[in-house]
Amino acid sequence: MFCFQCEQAANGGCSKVGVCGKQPEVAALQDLLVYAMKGIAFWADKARQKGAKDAEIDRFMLDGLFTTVTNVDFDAEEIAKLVRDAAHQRNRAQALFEKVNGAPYTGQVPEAAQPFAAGTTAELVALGARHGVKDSSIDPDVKSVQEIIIYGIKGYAAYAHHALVLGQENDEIYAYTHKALAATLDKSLGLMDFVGLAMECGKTNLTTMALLDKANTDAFGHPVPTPVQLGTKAGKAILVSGHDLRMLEELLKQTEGKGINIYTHGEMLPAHGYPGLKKYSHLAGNFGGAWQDQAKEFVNFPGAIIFNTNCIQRPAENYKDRLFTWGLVQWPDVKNINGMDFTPVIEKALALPGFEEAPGKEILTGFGHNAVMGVAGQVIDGVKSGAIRHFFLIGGCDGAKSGRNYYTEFAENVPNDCVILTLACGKFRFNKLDFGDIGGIPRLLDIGQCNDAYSAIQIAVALAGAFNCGVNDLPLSFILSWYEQKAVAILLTLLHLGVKNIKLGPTLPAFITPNVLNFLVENFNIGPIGTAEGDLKQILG
Ligand code: FSO
Ligand code: SF4
Repeated sequence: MFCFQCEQAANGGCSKVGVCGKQPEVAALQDLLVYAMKGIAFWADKARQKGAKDAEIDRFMLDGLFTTVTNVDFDAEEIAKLVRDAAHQRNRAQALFEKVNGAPYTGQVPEAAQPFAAGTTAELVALGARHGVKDSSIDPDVKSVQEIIIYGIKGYAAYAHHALVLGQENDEIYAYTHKALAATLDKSLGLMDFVGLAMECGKTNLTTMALLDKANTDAFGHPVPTPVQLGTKAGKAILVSGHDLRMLEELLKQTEGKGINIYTHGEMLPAHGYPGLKKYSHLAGNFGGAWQDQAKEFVNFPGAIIFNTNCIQRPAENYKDRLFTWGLVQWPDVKNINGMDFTPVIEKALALPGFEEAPGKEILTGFGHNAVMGVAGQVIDGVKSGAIRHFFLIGGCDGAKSGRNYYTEFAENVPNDCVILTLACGKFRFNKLDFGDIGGIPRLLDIGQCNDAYSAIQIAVALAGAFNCGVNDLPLSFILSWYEQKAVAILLTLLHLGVKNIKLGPTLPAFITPNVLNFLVENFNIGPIGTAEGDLKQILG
C-alpha cells in the first residue's frame, strides 16, 4: 500500500499500514475504487459533452469518493461491494455515451475506462494493488497537482453528500467532477492544465459549500448564537459524532419522549445553533473533544454512540459493543445503520445506564454568516474606532500529531483587542477557554463545521465590501490546520478566491512537491506555521 492523502501520513506516506488504522487490503480497494471512478468519469464526461447525463451515475460518484476520505470506511467487504457497483456504473456510463453519440467511441480508451471483471474481494485487492497512487509514468509535479485535485474532489464529495441527504443537488458539481477525474487519464495535458483544474476544484467546492449551507439553513433555519451545555442531564444517552445534520434530526424525532438525551460530539457541536434542531429539548449538550480523543473519551459515555461521518478510529473493546455507524461510515464488526431507522441505537441506549445530573460549563456556538451579519454594524464600528484591531480565522481540523499545540498557544496569545473566528474540529483545542468580549461581541466566534468555511468567506467578503477593499487588504489572517481531504477542498477554495498569506500547519502535505510548493508560495505567499509568538508578531507588526 501507499497512501499520503492526510496530514498524519507516516514518513511521507503510509506503506505498511495506515497510521489511521487502514489495512493494506482496504487501501488497495480504495485505490481501485478511485481508479474505477476515473473510468466512470471518462465516459460520463464524454456523455455530458453530448448533452446526456444520468443521476444514478452522478450520485454514485459522491458515494464512492466520500467513502475513500480518511477515517470513513475501514470495511474491506463494503468497499469491495462499491467497486463491483463501480464496474456496473462504468458500463452504464459507456452505454450512455454510445447512445447519445449514436456510435461507439473511436478514440483510445484508457485502461481505467475499460471494462473490468468485478471478481472476488481477494481478486479486487490484487487488482487494486496494481493501480495505486504511485505512478512513475507521470511527471511528479503533474502527479502532485492531480492528487491535490483528487483530494479536493473527495473533500467536497462529502459536502455534496450531506446536501443530497437533504434533497439538494447542483449539476455544476457533477460536471466538474467528471471533467477533472477524466482529465487525470489524459496524457496530453500538462502542469498548467492541472493547475487550472485545481483552481476550478476550489470554485466547485465553494459552490458545494454554498449548496450545503442552503440545504442546512432551508431545513433547520439560520444558526443563532446558542450556549451549549458541557455537563450532563439525568437520563439515558446517545452520542452523535460527524457532520450530517439530517441524520441528527431524524434521531431527535425518533427519541422524543423516550427519556433519552442526545449529545453532540466533535463536528456535530454547531448543530445546537440551528433553530430546527435546538427546538428539541432533549438535544442536551456537547460531550468530549475532537475526533482523535474518542478512544479515551467514549469509555466514559454511558450510552449508545453513533458516527454519521468521519472521523472514526479503531474502536476500543470497552465501548465497541455500544458503537454504531451510519450510512457510508463503516468499521468491520460495528453495526451499520443503513437508512433512517434508529431502533437498534435507541434500544441499546435504553439498556445502558445513562448519565446522572451534572451541570457544567457552557460554551457558545451558532455564529454563522447570518448571525454575524446581524451585528455587522457593530463589528464595522468596532474596527473603525480601533476597538477591534484584527480578526484571526483559526480554523481547520484537529489531529493526533504533535505540533498542534501551536493553535492553542496562538489563540491564547491573540491580544485582547482582536477577534477570533473559528470553525471545524481544531477549535476543541481552545473553545473552552474564556476570551471575553469587545463591546458585547464575543472575542471567540464559532462559525460552525469545516464546511461553514462558506460562512467565514461570506463574512470576509461582507467586511471587504463595507471597507471598500479586497479580502487581502482586511485586518484578517487565516491560520489554518489541516488533516484530511475536506481541508484540501477548502484550501483550494481560498486560493481560487485569491486569498493570500495563509499560514498552514501543523505540517505541509506530503503530496505537494517542492516545485508545486514554490508555485504556491510565489503566487499566494502561503507558508508553514512557525511559532505562535513569532507568527503573531509578524502579522500584527
Ligand atoms: Fe474534523 Fe474529521 Fe470537519 Fe474533517 S472531524 S477532521 S476536515 O473530518 O471534517 O473538521
Ligand atoms: Fe496514512 Fe492518512 Fe492514508 Fe490513513 S489516510 S493511510 S493515515 S495517509
